Parts: sequence; structure tokens; C-alpha cells
Amino acid sequence: MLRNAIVRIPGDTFDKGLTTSHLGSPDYAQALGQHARYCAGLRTCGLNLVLLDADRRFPDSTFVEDTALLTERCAILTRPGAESRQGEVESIQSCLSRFYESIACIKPPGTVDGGDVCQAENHFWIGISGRTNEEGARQLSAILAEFGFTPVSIDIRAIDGLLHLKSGLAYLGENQMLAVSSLASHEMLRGYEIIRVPAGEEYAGNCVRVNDYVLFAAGFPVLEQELARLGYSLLTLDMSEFQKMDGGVSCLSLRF
Ligand code: CIR
Repeated sequence: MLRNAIVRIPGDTFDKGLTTSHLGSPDYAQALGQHARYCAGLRTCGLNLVLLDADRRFPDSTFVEDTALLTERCAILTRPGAESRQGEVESIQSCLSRFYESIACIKPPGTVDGGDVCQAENHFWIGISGRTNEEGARQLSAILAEFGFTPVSIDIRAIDGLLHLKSGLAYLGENQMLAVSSLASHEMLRGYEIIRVPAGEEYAGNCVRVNDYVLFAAGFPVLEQELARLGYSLLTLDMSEFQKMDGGVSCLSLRF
């Protein structure tokens, strides 16, 4: 059962963040509205929110997921792979000290983005990507193993279109994994029931199960209907302005 989420309001420099999407510049007022509705969605899932102020020094800082990994047994501060994002971690650290007695951290030269870490119960997949390097994955695995989890790394650098592992992979609970086609047949998913993201709806593969609901990006009707048919209760959110900055539903919060 998840109880809390940390979120950060986008700053007015949001459009200066990193992106590869070629979808145009985000509209700030619209992004604020979408963020507020995202927060309302988390509350509907039963979470208490820690709402951090906008930090205009860091354009990507609304994507808080990348700055930490929070589990029921431990908290780990990451070290984001993009240099422009490394300063985001400091304020997350002070926020986490309210919830966790001891906090581990990824040390140089390791880098990890939280978006590369996918948890299914006691198991973790760590994507080695353009952001998370082998040393970061090694450090993170060692910490997770110490707390009794089973971590494995998967190299996604050769897979087109995946910024992070969770750009194309989500654990929905009850042994069901949602995966884009480039990951769906991977041997690391053996033993799981795979729901394939339909071609053309890859962006919606980044969704997130929060207690009784799945937060899901609006505008991807085939996958939306399939998940509804499987019995999931979807909270559908307009994410257009975050998509322009390569961010998905999971990226906007740290849930624990
Ligand atoms: C970045 O490139 O770092 C941000 N513009 C988007 C981060 C998205 N985060 C995520 O997928 N976990």
C-alpha cells in the first residue's frame, strides 16, 4: 500500500529542460493545470502529497522520480546522468529525511536516473541507459541486495526510443507487466504475464499503478480499453505538456 508522494510544481523555466521529442515548446500555464490534475489523481489514489515549490534553477525538476528510489525498506538518492539535473537531488534529500532514518546515495562516477528502475514486488530491473551507467547500476544493485531485494540490470542503450527503462515498462501488479514491443520478449520478463503496448501508443507504456488505480496518459485509446477490459481502474490524465519534455506519468512523482 502506497501512502505518500513527493511532487514538484513545474518552474517557469520548464521549457528550457532536456528534450528529444520535437513536439514543440510546452505551454507553462497548461503544464501547471495538468500538474494540478495529476496531483488530484494521486490524492484520489489515497496518497498524502508533499508538494515542493517550483525550482526555476532546474528546468527538469518537476520530474522528481529521477532523483531518488524509495522503497518500503530503504531510500536511495540517485545521481542523475544529465549534469544539468544533478543539483535537483539536494532538496529531495532534505525532504526525505522526514520519512527515512538513513538514506543511501549513488556516488561518482556512478549515475542513476530513477526512471531506469522498475520494481515488481521484491524484484528490481535497472536499465543501463544514456542516463544510468554501469557503475551506478552496480552501486544500486549492491544497496538493494543488502535490503533483501533481487536486482538485475538490463542494457537498453541499443533500444531505440527509450529514454529510460520505464519509458517502456511498467509493473501493474498481480504478476502483470506492461511492455513496449522492443522489451516484451526479453528473457528478463520470463514468468510474467505480458501486456503489449500497441504500436503507435508507446508513450502510454509509461503508466503507474498506485493502490487501486492506474494513472494513464490520455489519448491512447487501444491500450486504455485493453487495460479497462483486464479490470484495471484507470485515472486518465492529459500529459501533453510533459510529453513535449520527454516526461511521462511515472516521472512526476516519487511514491512510497
Ligand atoms: C529529462 O530529459 O531528464 C527530462 N526532460 C525528462 C525526464 C523524464 N523522467 C522519467 O522518465 N523518469
